[in-house]
Amino acid sequence: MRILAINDISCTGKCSLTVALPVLSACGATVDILPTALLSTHTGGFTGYTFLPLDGEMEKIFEHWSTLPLSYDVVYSGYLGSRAQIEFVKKVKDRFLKADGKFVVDPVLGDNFTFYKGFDEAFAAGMRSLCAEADYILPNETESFLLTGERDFSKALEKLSEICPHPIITGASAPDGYFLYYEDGGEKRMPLEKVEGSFHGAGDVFASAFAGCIANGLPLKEALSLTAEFCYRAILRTEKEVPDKKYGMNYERELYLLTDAFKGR
Ligand code: PXL
Repeated sequence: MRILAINDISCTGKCSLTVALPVLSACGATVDILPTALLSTHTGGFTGYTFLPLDGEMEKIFEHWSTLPLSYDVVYSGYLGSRAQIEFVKKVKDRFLKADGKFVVDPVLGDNFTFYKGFDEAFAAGMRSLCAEADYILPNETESFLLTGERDFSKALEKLSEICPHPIITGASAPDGYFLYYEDGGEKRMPLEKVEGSFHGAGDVFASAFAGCIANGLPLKEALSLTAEFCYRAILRTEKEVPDKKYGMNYERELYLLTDAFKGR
């Protein structure tokens, strides 16, 4: 089972590829990476970070890979630095995703109802067009609003289902502890213990675990249930162990949940 993770390398702050690699590996996947940018930290809460877009390298990597017999069961994309990168990801997916493979998109746009630095409406429109090519999208509540203009999560989910068969709205601030996903033509709710506070990188931990579950062939509900359990445990640990939440989630000692679930395959 082979997965391509397209995301940035934030050297400190535990998100993007530094999360995707261990989490997907714990799910038993062989993980190839296509880095979109190199940053000293992520952009959520740090100032003075460095940012090197890797567009030129991505093109060259694509050219080289085109000479190799590569194909992926899952292509999973996260933080993208520009509209051009969004278009490029479509090209990569068309070229390297197996015919029966799955395309998982985490439409990284923002949090707390604002865009992350450097993103705007035009970028959100580009991200919407990428979501339209995905099998599964995992916007958080802010991103579901930025993609649809709807603050009501049920309405946002409905609109998202018009562009992608399986939207999943992540984030744990739903009033009575559940998150929403779309299956068999209707809204479904997955119970989720609510933990107060904001946990940077939680979306990346969630999306990576979910992509790993899908790569293992779990049905949507089971994939979400295992992912939610893993994230909940990581959040509880982070709440206790990480004083400054911008440094990301302490998920590492909960990875056994994934290795156990997929052992013996
Ligand atoms: O966790 C999402 C994310 C990924 N990559 C970068 C980010 C963020 C959110 O702040 O800044 C570079």
